Amino acid sequence: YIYMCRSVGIIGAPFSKGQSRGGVERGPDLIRAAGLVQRLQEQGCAVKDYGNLSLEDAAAEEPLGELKSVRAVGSANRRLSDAVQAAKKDGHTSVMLGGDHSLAIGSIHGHTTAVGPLSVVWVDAHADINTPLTTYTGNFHGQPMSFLLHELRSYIPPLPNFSWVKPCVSARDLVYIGLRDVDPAEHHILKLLGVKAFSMSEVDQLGVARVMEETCDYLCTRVKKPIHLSYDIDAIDPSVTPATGTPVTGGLTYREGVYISEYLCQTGLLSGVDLVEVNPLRGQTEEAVQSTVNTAVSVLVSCLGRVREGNPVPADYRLPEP
Ligand code: 6HN
Ligand code: MN
Ligand code: MN
Ligand code: MN
Repeated sequence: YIYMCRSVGIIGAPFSKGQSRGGVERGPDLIRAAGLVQRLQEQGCAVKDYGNLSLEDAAAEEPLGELKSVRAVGSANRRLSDAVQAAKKDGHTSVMLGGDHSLAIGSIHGHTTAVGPLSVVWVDAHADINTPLTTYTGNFHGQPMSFLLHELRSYIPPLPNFSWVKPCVSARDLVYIGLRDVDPAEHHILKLLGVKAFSMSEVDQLGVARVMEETCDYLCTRVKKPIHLSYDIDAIDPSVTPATGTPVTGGLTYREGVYISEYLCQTGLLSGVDLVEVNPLRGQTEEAVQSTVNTAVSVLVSCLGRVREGNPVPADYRLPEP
């Protein structure tokens, strides 16, 4: 058991315009207020908090057809991509606190621009792989993966403030865990591209331990690429994490949710993490909000070395003698 020192770069992305429910822009400050930085330092991480990006543009925007806040989503993600690139160039594991899941566009784009080809593990009740032409809500948090996949390039129309986005992930380097609310067009895309997906049905059938083994076997059969984990808090069951914009019953338990993080951490390949969709205004009570936020913190500290058996002390630790 070695005492590991990880360096972590935290980027707050208080952005909500990838969907229509206010409050999710408060996620970064709430997750910090729940003690994320202190918890990481206590477990031996060197933490640099880059603070919050300023992302919410003042001007309200007319929808473009069905698509809501196109320009705001494009420009917020461009800024986020630059911030993630800077954090990676400083040598950190990047941790992006959302904000809604449209932010995965900038986070993954910036990560891969800095380090090269990635494996992506997408933990979510939803596949977030609608294209701008298949979406029926017009919300960009239901579309980020479609902008990132090479294989969907020809299905993405040009959009204002999106010209910088270049597809950068291959379908065979993507794994979903936790799916239980997939739109018909999304299901079609997943089958068309042969994307590896462990829905809640597979989690029930195989158990989370086998799901994680198979996930890593699948991603590591070729070269071992750095892993980007994009974690939507709505992957976990709403009885545990109710304060989120699109809760879906029948989700991961707290323990399964944390196990996924622990497992990916111990591969040594985890290089960037998103934690998105914590929305305090969607919680019915203060306890509902706290349960959601505390679970988000647990997921993150587990990504960064926390183990439930207890963490080892630094090499120079001496047991106190009376
Ligand atoms: N999320 N499939 C729905 C849509 O609007 O396209 C729901 C998306 C949810 C997105 O939870 O990040
Ligand atoms: Mn999502
Ligand atoms: Mn979701
Ligand atoms: Mn670990």
